[in-house]
Parts: sequence; structure tokens; C-alpha cells
Amino acid sequence: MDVDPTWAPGKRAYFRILNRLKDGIENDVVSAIAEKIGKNEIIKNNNGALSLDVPQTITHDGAIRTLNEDLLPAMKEVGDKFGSGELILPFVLKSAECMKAAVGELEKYLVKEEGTSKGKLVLGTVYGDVHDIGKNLVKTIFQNNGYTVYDLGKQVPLQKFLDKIDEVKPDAIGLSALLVSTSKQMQYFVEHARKNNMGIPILCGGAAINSNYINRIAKEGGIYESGVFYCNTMFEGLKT
Ligand code: B12
Repeated sequence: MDVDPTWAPGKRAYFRILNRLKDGIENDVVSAIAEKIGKNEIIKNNNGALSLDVPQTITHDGAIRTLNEDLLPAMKEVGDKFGSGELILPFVLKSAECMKAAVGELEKYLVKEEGTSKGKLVLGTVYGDVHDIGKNLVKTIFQNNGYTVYDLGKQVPLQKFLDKIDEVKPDAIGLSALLVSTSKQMQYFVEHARKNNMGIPILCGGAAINSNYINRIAKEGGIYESGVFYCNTMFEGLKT
């Protein structure tokens, strides 16, 4: 099974993620971005490695579309296939590696705001949870938009979040959970924040949760004044 070179590059990237064909995914991402903005002529070939030879202000929209239209839907299909028993876990891991390579390339073509920081975000995937692709995207998008991000990584215990919060006094906290079981950690966090009047907004994201869950944990035991927000995508986190 291989990629058909006549397919649109976005479709090729999608296919590679789904079928764990990592080699060449960077070039497909580059071509997909150029194609989405209708500027194939900006593709530069450096001994087989493609790149785009224009400022990020030109490539940004194409990169966001490639992420939303090709890469994220591919990971969703991987998840659905895993959920229905069609894919085994080591295959999911390989697809995740393809996704990481694709996102690593795509990041080069997103606009980055330089200069003073708009605010500080302490970010991590909650305790017991190893899923970090979404969390890493959140980091990139916040950094690119001028925020300072303190990324604590994955499987982060509550205490580690609290220590970092004490140290850097962030403007917001970002929690990611992909498993129903680990989303409980968000509840523990909110309970702690409420009891201790933490006074910092909490942004929650990840496939395991939804707005109902977040509304419930936000209200149970009294309102947390600074707010607990459900973020379906990293862009919603930014808007919040
Ligand atoms: C890749 C993957 C893996 C990889 C993870 C690799 C890695 N480094 O991340 C590996 C193979 C390791 C893995 C392991 C497991 N996985 Co898994 N995995 C997935 C998969 C296919 C994709 C997740 C992903 O990366 N999506 C793409 C990213 C970009 O999306 P995202 O994380 O949702 O993030 C977006 C938004 O949610 C939001 N967001 C996320 N976090 C945050 C945080 C903030 C602050 C903000 C603002 C926004 C935000 O922004 C992102 C971009 O828009 C999902 C399927 C799915 N539908 O999610 C299953 C899935 C999450 N896994 C699942 C399971 C069951 C497991 C395992 C338990 C399997 C096992 N038997 O061992 C283990 C868990 C191990 C553990 N303790 O954590 C289930 C969870 C079921 C459940 N309801 O609890 C899922 C849903 C698959 C399924 N359909 O059954 N998995």
C-alpha cells in the first residue's frame, strides 16, 4: 500500500497518518499548504526536501487549513478505527508519530507574534494520561500568539501544577485529558482551585470531555469565580 502521487497533497498526508507511512509526510504537508493558498510556485526543493520560500503571513492560512482539513480528521479516523477494534494500539502510536512529524513541519509556516508576552499559561496533560499531541498544539498556538507557555508535559500530578503556579503566577491554566478516567483529574483540580481561591481561569480540553462535564465540575460545590472553560479546540482556548 502506498501513496498515490496524483492525489492532492492534503489527501496524501491524511493517508500517511492513517496508514502509518511517515516517510515523506513533511513534503506532503508543505505541498498541501502551498496548494491551499493556490501558490504551488512558492515550493522550493532542496535536494528532495520541500519548503516554502515566503513569509509566514502568506502561508499561515494554508497551514491552519491543512491542520483542520487533513491532519486532525486523519487522527480522528485513527481514533475511530481503534475504538471499533479495527486498529491495534501499536498502529495508533505509529500514526501519532506521523502526526507529530506533520505538525512539526506545519509549525514552521504559522505566524508567530514576537515581542512582549500577552500573558502566562501553565499547561499540561493530567496525571495518568500520556496523550500529548493536542496539548502540544495548544502550546504552539499560544506561543505563536504571544503567550509564554510553561509546558509541564504529560502525566502531570496535581502537585506539580500547583508548584509551577506558585512559581510563575500564570494568567491561566490549561489542562488536557483524553481519557474518561483521567478527566477526573480536572475535577480534582477545580475542587482544589475553588477551596484555595486560586483566582486563575482554568481551560480544559481533550477528547474525553465535553461542555456538560466542564459545566458540572465548574458548579459542583459552588461557583469557581475565575471560571472553568471547555475548549473544544486550541483556538477556543485562545479566544477564552
Ligand atoms: C494518538 C492516540 C494515542 C497515542 C498517544 C500518543 C501521544 N503522544 O499523544 C497512544 C498510542 C500512546 C495512545 C494510548 C492510549 N489510548 Co489513545 N488515542 C489516540 C487518538 C487516536 C488520537 C488522540 C490525538 O492525538 N488526537 C489529535 C489531537 C490534536 O486532538 P486532541 O488531543 O483532542 O486535542 C485537540 C482538542 O481536544 C483541544 N485540546 C486538547 N487538550 C487541550 C487543552 C487545552 C488547555 C485546550 C485549550 C485545548 C485542548 O485542542 C486540540 C486541537 O484542536 C485518540 C482518539 C481520539 N478521538 O481522540 C485515542 C483515545 C484518546 N485513546 C484511547 C485509549 C483507550 C487509549 C489507551 C487507554 C489504550 C490502551 N488500551 O492502552 C492508552 C492510554 C494510555 C494512557 N495512560 O494515557 C481512547 C480513550 C477512550 C476513553 N473515552 O477514555 C481514545 C478516544 C480512542 C478510542 N476511540 O477508543 N493513544
